[in-house]
Amino acid sequence: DRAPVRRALLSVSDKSGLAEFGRRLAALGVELLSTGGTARALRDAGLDVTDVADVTGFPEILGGRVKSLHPRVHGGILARRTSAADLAELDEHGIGAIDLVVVNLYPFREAVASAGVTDALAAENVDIGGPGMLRAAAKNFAFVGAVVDPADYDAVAQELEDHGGTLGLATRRRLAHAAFAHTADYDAAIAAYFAGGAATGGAAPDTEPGGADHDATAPLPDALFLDLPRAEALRYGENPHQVAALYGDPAARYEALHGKALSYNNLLDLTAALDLIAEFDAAPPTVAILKHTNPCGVGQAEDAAGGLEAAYHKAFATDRQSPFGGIVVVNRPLDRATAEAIDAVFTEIVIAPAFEDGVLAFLEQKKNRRLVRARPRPARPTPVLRSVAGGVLVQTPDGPLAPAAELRDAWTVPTERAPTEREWTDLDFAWRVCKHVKSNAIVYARDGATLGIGAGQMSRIDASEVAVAKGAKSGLDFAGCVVASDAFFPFADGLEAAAEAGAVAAVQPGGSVRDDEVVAAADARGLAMAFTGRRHFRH
Ligand code: 93A
Repeated sequence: DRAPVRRALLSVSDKSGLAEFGRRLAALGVELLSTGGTARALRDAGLDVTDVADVTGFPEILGGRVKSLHPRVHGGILARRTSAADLAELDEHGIGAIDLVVVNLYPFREAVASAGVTDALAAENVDIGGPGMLRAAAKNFAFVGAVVDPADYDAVAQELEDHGGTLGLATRRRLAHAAFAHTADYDAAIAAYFAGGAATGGAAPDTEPGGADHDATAPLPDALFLDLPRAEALRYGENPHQVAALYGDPAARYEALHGKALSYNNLLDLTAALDLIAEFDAAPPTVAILKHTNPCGVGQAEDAAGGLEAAYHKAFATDRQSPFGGIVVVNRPLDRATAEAIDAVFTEIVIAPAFEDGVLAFLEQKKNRRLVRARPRPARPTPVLRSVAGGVLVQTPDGPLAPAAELRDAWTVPTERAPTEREWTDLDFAWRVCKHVKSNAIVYARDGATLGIGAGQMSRIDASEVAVAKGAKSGLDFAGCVVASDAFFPFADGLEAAAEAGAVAAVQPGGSVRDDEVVAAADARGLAMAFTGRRHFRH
């Protein structure tokens, strides 16, 4: 399984270690082919180099945009050395085999990180030929070595020196993996740049904690022993080039009944859905529609006698666009009428504590749609883990809120006007939803329905504007609604904007140094406000 290296093509932007590696290859009798700048660097080091232009019989053109993109290069890399037909074709066209490809790419990340980057500069730094050669060599790893990382030069040279100028299969496969991982990462960086453009701005963060005393957390262990069993290998991670698996005991929380296997992102969304609906265990029939772990809309029947179907329509009315491809979660056994309403919109996952007779069979008609039975929430939920630089953060979960009556006792009212009964109900509903929206979060609601949800903004004002804009897009009237904010309003402007939008009552943690100004602004507009004394960031 050893493959001889007789001819190598070197084309690198990062020229570190190049001369030394070239020297060791040359000493082994390896012929060196190279593109413009790389050839110059090798010659400067006193080495004999063949220009790729001489191999292709074609000069580099378009200012270097086309230098290695040629059948004499790619044929030489891709030919199967054990195929008589491939070798005959190489012969016929006078193509020499290339056994080692040493390429690193135009520095795209560095280019787009530089100040004043333009789309033109970014595009010019998209390497076309380099990834082509690397991928060709990695594809043909059965015979060819692909070296993308200067850190590998020494080990590759050493192996060639120790094994009569040959590379082993295991090495070639390892190099192929490194090459594919690198080009995938490179393309991801390009896609990310073109998805978003240049740097985004941000507003001053809320620095004060959300006021009130927090319960002492249960002591966390001194060291972590994560002996969770691997439950399942996933097809991939958050993106297709990421490898992923699920660890733990998922069967304790839910049962996947139908459809394609739950993906990494599905599992994140499913978790967000289970956590959100847990706030409504004791509530009337409630439906939440989620996307990317945020609720698009939440709706609730008027009372316990009401149905899920009405709740679904309320949730859907908040945002008629985003639920496409989303997740629906309900807090009651799913009935046929509601299932039909859900079925009318492309929905990736439907989660219910139970399914009424015939409902599963109806929903199973869509082959890929995932159907999930939620199990009751365990009394001692698992701690929350997140990876950070150099380790893992662990915290107790921000578990479900107490029942409405208890919350109302715990909240304080700093405004002249206290909420009406109806407002208390809406504030409780809005607060429960808001807790499950990415920070900064603003939720407008009325009569058991969200009207606008602003998620994941860098400023609270932006979150409010997003919420209002989304509600307006759905044709919703905000008059007489309530507003919930996951952390305190640092200034009066956020509260004023909410009042402007139509809010008559607000709920927020309180605890800002400017609470007085915020309360005064509420009083000036006749708003009732509740302070919860506890914030619910979700970062
Ligand atoms: O402009 S390219 O996309 N077109 C090509 O045909 C090509 N061939 C190699 N970029 C190309 N390369 C890249 O040039 C390599 O990936 C490497 O990063 C760089 C080396 O250029 P030079 O040898 O002229 O310094």
